[in-house]
Amino acid sequence: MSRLVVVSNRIADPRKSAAGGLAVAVGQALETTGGLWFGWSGKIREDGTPGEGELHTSQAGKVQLATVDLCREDYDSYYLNHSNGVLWPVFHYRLDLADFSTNDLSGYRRVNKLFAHKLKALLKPDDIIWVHDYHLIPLAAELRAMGCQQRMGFFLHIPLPPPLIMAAIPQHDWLMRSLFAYDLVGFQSQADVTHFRHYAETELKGSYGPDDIVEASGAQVRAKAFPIGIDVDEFQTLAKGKDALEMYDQMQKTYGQRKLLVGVERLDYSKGLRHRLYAFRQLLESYPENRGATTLVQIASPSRESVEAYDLLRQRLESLTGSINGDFGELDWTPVRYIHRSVARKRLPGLYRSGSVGLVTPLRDGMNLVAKEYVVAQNEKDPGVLVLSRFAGAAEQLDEALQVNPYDTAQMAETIQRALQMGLPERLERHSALMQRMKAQDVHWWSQTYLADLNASR
Ligand code: ADQ
Repeated sequence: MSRLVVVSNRIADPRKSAAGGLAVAVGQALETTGGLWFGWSGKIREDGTPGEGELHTSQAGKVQLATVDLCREDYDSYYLNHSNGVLWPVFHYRLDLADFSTNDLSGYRRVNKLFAHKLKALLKPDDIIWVHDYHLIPLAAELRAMGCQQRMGFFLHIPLPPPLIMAAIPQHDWLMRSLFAYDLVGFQSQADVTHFRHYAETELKGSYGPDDIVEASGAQVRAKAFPIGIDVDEFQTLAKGKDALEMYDQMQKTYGQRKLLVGVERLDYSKGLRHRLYAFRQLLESYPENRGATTLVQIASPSRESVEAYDLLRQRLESLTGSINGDFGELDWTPVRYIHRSVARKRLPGLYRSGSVGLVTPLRDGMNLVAKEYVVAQNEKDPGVLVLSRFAGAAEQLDEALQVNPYDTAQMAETIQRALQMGLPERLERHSALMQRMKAQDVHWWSQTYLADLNASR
């Protein structure tokens, strides 16, 4: 049987729990099959040379881990400036937040070449290689240029925007053409696949046909949606664990009879946190019965703090939270509890379960695993209601959530009110339909379907 080789920017010991959608999902896929996980070590060498880095290998159960250090210049240009300063905002439709001034494409290319060079030395002829996410789009093209013939697949965890937005990225055509070096390109949603096909048609003068084949400049690739899921069994087991139960009890004690709205994410501008706070303020204004009776608990863990846009967002959120609490708060009621920290994974289900409403309202999101975790953590006899942005990839699958447009503050406030008021029969019906889909398309289904397709892709 072929060995599975996974490549992603950050890697983690699959036996330990990790925060971050990609690490959790990929770790679970690799733990099942065994194989090699290759990526950046997380170490920055201040005195290193651009395009060079030491390789480290270790064994974690069935999985071999291989990592490369980056020098400061490579880290800044590849990771901070190009991946997170240009690709992340543009792929999330935020041209206003992209910083094109650094022009660090050469650093991005250099690190992809470095990874390809180091990885090639570890490869066996019949390996199957699965590359993840926007940091590593050109990796297969670099490997092919070095003569690698293995089967290679790519999965994009974030959304793919329409062609005219992509076109803002310097040398976007080079970037998108490099996807054709893979045998299979996977996206989170059908909308992303459509954007890829349109890009090939309009920008590369290509075409698409049967069997998910997209063609451009004489090259072909298969492009399909594989919506990522969570490990439902694992999360249900966590929900029954001591830590989750403790967390739930603690929330009950602290908030008494008040209804809770719960939001959990990395502090990122794609997650729509400001818009959520606007809607909560509107809820308190339009439906005053919620004053003193409803609390928003918002956990936003620190993320990419050395990227300027994230620092600004943090300041704005703190000031918005302060103004809502100042305008509406009482001596015995704080409307918004905003916590700028992460919560241990074992405790998370208890937090989700304490929320009568789960607020997952990104402005744009590849999938959004928090939405799925919230549903799975609920008490199936008395479940909470998921309020979900129509701009999360998960919206294509999760029809039974209450879907909102996060830009429409009044509509979001009205929908939150509807969720707070929803009777048990409707909550049960929606929850059971969501659970069925979640179980059928969990993380194991995701990786198995993807890998079976990749195996069949030549
Ligand atoms: P993320 O942007 O990281 O992932 P998401 O899919 O919600 O977003 O995954 C976040 C994961 O981290 C979840 O498992 C969640 O429990 C955990 N997490 C988030 N905030 C936390 C906090 N404050 N404390 C503790 N744990 C926290 C990217 C894409 C998504 C895509 C995933 C997987 O942006 O669209 O769904 O990859 O493909």
